[in-house]
Amino acid sequence: MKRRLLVPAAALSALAGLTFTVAACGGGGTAKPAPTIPTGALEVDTVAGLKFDKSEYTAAAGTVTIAYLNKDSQRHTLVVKDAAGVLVGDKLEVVRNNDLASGTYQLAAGTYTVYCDVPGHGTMKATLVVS
Ligand SMILES: [Cu+2]
Repeated sequence: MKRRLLVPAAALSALAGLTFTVAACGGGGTAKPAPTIPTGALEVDTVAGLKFDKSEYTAAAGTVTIAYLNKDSQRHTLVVKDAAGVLVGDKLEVVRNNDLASGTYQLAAGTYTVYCDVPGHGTMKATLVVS
């Protein structure tokens, strides 16, 4: 009798745990909490109106981590090109509000362009000065 009761009880608590997990990350329409920017990363934010938060960013030459945070509510990408127009490193993509994408780039001193390559987002362009 005791044994037969233990199994459904365990199954029930597993189900309860599952329901809780789904509720915690589902949340239809509920805003995602702001993610934590990695220490030492160069933060680039998207803002409403198809813009980055700054027109110019600066970084020290060497390994540069870019943390791309979507403060807008649509999909954006971040592409890094050097002065010769050559693509550097990986393209980052953020889809929803508060999405964070990070990439690591090996950057020598120079001036780079960062931009979003989503069609129609030509205003999302900034300069990255590495020294
Ligand atoms: Cu964009």
